[in-house]
Amino acid sequence: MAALKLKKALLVVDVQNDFCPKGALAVAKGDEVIPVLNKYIKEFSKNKLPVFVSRDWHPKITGHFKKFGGRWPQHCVRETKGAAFHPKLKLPNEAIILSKGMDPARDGYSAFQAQDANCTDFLNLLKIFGVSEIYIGGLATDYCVKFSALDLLRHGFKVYLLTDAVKGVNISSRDSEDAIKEMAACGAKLITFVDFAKRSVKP
Ligand code: VGL
Repeated sequence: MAALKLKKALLVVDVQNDFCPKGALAVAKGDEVIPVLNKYIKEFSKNKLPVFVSRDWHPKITGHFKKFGGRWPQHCVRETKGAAFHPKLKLPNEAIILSKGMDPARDGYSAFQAQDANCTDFLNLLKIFGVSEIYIGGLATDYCVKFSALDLLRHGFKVYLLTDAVKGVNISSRDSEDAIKEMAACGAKLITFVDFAKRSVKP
């Protein structure tokens, strides 16, 4: 298949009910990322640029959960309401849904462990779409956003971290701050929607 001439893409990480207030693994103010992400989604969509949307999609029994030796309460069990995207997230029809965390032996924090509905993994999708720059936001700063961003940087992608569209779990109060520093130290550029609006997103 000929690669499309698209260079930029958006990755919206895990904006699911369980990571939002009242969810099973609620990130404080997690839902506040939604209106900002909706603005980014609209821009990418308008410019016909790919919008990737990841989700935790766990089996009921997985070593990721406390009950089975992991560190987290049960959350985002596939096909449940907790695993559904937050209803206020405005996803375009052409959004590419990436599921991860299906392997009970792996935490599956990174989008590099995710696949689309045809079981094509994220890295291959990025190659197919000809993407070289990724704008990333969502939940949670200190886990899935961080691991996805670091994997992208490791593979040579240019990464823009949307600092006004991320929130962290913060098991320790500075975790998100440290995660942002680590992503920046590895080469991620930190931007807000104001910076984004100033640059052209057209391919
Ligand atoms: C996540 C903690 C546990 C995330 C997933 O989406 O960042 N965090 N599982």
